[in-house]
Formats: sequence, structure tokens, C-alpha cells
Amino acid sequence: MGMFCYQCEQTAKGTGCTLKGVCGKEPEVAALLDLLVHVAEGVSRYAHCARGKGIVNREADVFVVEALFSTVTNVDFDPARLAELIRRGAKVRANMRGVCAETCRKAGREPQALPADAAIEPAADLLGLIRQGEGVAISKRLDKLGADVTGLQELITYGLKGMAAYADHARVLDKEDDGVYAFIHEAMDFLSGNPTDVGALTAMALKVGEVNLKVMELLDAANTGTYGHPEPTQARVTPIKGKCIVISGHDLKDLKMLLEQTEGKGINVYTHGEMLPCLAYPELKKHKHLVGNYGGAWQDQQKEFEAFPGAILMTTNCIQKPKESYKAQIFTTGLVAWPGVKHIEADASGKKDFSPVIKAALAAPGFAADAEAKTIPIGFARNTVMSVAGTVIDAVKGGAIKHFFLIGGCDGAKPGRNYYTDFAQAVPKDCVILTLACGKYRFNKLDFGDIGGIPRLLDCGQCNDAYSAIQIAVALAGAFGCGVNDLPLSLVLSWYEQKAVCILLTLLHLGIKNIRLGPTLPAFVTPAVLQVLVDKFAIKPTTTAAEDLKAILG
Ligand code: FSO
Ligand code: SF4
Repeated sequence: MGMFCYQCEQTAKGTGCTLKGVCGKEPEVAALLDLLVHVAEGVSRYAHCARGKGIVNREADVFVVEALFSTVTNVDFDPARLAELIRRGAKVRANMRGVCAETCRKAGREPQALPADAAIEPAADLLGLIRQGEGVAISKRLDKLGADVTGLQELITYGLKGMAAYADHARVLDKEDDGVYAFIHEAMDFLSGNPTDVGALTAMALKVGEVNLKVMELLDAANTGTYGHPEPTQARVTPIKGKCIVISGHDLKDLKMLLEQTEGKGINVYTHGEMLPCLAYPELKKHKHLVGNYGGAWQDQQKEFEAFPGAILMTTNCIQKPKESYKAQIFTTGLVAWPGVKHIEADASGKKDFSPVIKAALAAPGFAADAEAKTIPIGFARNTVMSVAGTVIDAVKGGAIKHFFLIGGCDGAKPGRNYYTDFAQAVPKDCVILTLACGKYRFNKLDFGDIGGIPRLLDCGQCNDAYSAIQIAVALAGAFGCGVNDLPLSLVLSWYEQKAVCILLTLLHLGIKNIRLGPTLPAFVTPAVLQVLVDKFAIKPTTTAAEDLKAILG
């Protein structure tokens, strides 16, 4: 059987994965993920209608967010868990249909049911589900609607997937906003009507960006409200002797629970990938056995996890196929899953029991000796940077800082991603680099020095901390009495998966122009759609570091 998926940057041949995902996704899993999106759309159609009548259904809100997050690249590869989610979604949909029908009856109207092709009832067995998923594959729409319209529809879907991931992280820390759920249902309802008007599709994509800003704000409030504002911290990046657990993904709450459960057990905890910024949060760093960061960005994990002498916990994307050599040592939790890998579930109150992870860590050899100490500076989120805003502004006014570059986004396996290392290294000494997300591993262990005490490399945090970077830019613009586009600031972004898509939509919604985007453009953005982005936002594909830098600095 075949498949079609073009939602991430590493898609095969830059056009689409058709035999198997470059990410490791089997065609069966691709079909189940497509069916899951279909079921979520059905839930949202009823939920959107019900909200119009003042009825809010929490089950529907949480299901759609979890379903969309599960379909993000490198999250859920497990057919059994996906089948369970699809069946749960069909039940939520049936319930919502009942709620809507009842409301209509009460209002003296004839209840409307979804047409059969918009409300597939899940087959009894896995093979049946896979066949149903193939029936709603993106390729069917590509054939019918063409690449421009399908690409725009998918741009919205991918933006919603990314937004759902951030909304879910905020939700587990009790930060929710009803308007966000209402919008997700509205947008999914819009998509389920198979819209073809390019203007309406573009407007909805920008609305995704607008609402995503709210979601990132919620997540920022959830993280800083629970764990304090990140503070400048020297994070150790080399191992120390002893038993160990490495935690990857993006979830701060999982780390906190793990730290509490490992307290006094003689286990050192290391962050990995996008968990690095956690080392700067006061309520996390206060745990002395959170000793540092291990390894780099997600795409190096097979090599790094194989060499890790302890247990591994994946809290979200980006998981890669675990090698046999560490399959017994790796655990998943939350929505991330891989078949055959032990999964830690939360109980009804959200608590998780990480004792299997702790047991595996204690049974493993641990690091035999301390490596040579090496640290890197982190913790330059909005609160820290704004607390020295006066110094920064003076340095700009006095000419000591000529330009700011935000070099941020995802990392990936393609060789073209050296662009970002080359770019950071070529940035002149009188310029400051802001960075965020996993792409920074391309250069965050290099020594950039400082300008009058202001570090030249300011690590704002995870991908969602794009919110912090936006706040910093807005504050600078306020201080200089100009717009963000008039600041001496250039955005050089790398994308990989759908969280980067929603962040890009947020930047476009804010009217930010001249963004340089690489290492390649999304396959779902057709030349016609790209032209719209170029005309409206002067978005530019990256070329070479030297050429782009020359063009920016003139
Ligand atoms: Fe990276 Fe993966 Fe954080 Fe993404 S670890 S690629 S944009 O999941 O979310 O930056
Ligand atoms: Fe291919 Fe990316 Fe889709 Fe995986 S998520 S199947 S790599 S396009």
C-alpha cells in the first residue's frame, strides 16, 4: 500500500512521502493519522454548532486538541493507540451529535446529521480502520482540488496541529482559554466544509496565527507561573559520574514530576533537545540532581541514546525509531508513542508514576566518571532580557550594537542546515543573536562573547518561547518608537514540523516582513501560494549565509 504525507520539512524528495515516511511513519500509521484528523473534524463540526447555541463540551475540546497533537510529526507511531483515539473520537462525536439533535428538537428544528462521508463510523478491526484512513487521504483531495487549494487547506490544518500541541502543554498546567477551543472547532468546521476560496483560506490561515499568539501567551503564563521566570544560567553540557535519566521532548510538568520522584534516589537527571531551557527555571533548577543537558537536537538521538548509560524518557516529539540497543531503556509518556516502547500513563488527576523509568536507571551502569566540565549560557527569555532593556537600548543608541538577528526554529537531518551554523558564525561582532528551539544546537556551544556585558548569543528557550522573542521585539520597537519591521532586527528561521508552521503564521499575522525561511520551503506551499506570501510579506527562501547576511546588512 502507499501513502501521502507532506506535512514536514524532511518529506521525501521535497514533494511528499509516498512509500514510507522519512520520519519512520509506516503507511498504516499515515492512514490512521488521516482518519484521526477526519474524526476530529466531525467532532468539531458538532462542537462548533453547539457552541453557537451556548453549549460547551469539555470532552470534545480536549479530544480535538489531543487528536491534532497526536498527528504532529514524530509524535504517535503506535497503531494500537491511534485506533483507540479514533474510537474515542467517534464516541465523542456521537455524543455531540446527540447534544446538537436535542438542542434542535427543543428549538423546534429538524436535527441535522453529518453526511455519511463526513462521519465515517470506525471499522471493527485495525485493517478496516486503515482502509478507511486511505479513503480520506490528502492525495484524494489533491486529485480533486489541485495543489494550491489542498496546500492552503493543509497549511491551516498544520497550523492547528502545532497550536494544539502548545494548547495541550498549557492545559496540563491548568491554563486554558475557551476562545482557543472555540476557534479550533471553528477552523476545523471550516475545513470540513472543503473550502476552496483562496482568499477565505488565506484569511483563516492568518487567523490561526492570531489565535496561536494567544496560545503561546497561555503557555508562557503556564510555564512561568508554575516554575518561575527563566533566569540566566550556566548549563552544564557534559556528564558527571553516576546513575542517570535523560528527559526529552517539551513537557515541563513531566520533568517536575520526574525530579520529585527521583529526589534522594542517587540518580542524576539530564535534559535533552528542547528540554535544555528547563535548566533555567527556578522551580526546576532548584533540584540539585537536575545536573545538566545531554546531547543535542532530536535528529541525533539514535546515536546519543545508544551511548547513554541510563534510562530515557520522551515526553513529546521528536521521537525517532528506537534502536534495539536502547529499546528496553526508553519510555514514552503523554501523546508520544512508539509500538513496543513502554508508555507511562497519567492517572485521572494527571499524576504519573515514573517508577519503571527509575528502576531502569538504577539497573543501568550510569556514567563511570565525570567528563571535563563545560557549560553554556541559557535563560534569556523575555523577563531577563527586558530587565536589562535599558542597557540594550543604550548599546544600540551608542552604536555598540548594530543589529539583532533571531536565528531560530527547528533542527533536522538535512546537510543544508549547516546554513544556520555558517550564518551565526558570520554575524559581525557588533551584532546580537537571539535564538530559540532545537535549531540552536547548530551553534549554541560556540563562544560568541559579549558586547559590554550583554552576551552576543541570547537563548530565549524552546520553540514556543517564540512568544518571548516576540515580546522582546515589541518592547524594543516601543522603546525606539517604531514598528517591529523598522527595528534593526532580522529573522532567519528554520522549520521542520507543524509547530514551526503555527509560529510562522503568528509572525505573518503580526505583519512581520522579510523573514528568511529555510532550509527548504514547505512542499504544501505551491508557487502560486508562495507568490502571495512574497507579495504580502516579502518572505524569502534562504540562499547562502554569506549572501543573505550581505543582503541584510547592505
Ligand atoms: Fe524541535 Fe521537534 Fe520544538 Fe519541533 S524537537 S522540531 S518545532 O518538535 O517543537 O523545536
Ligand atoms: Fe514524511 Fe514528514 Fe509526513 Fe513523516 S511527517 S511521513 S517525514 S512528510
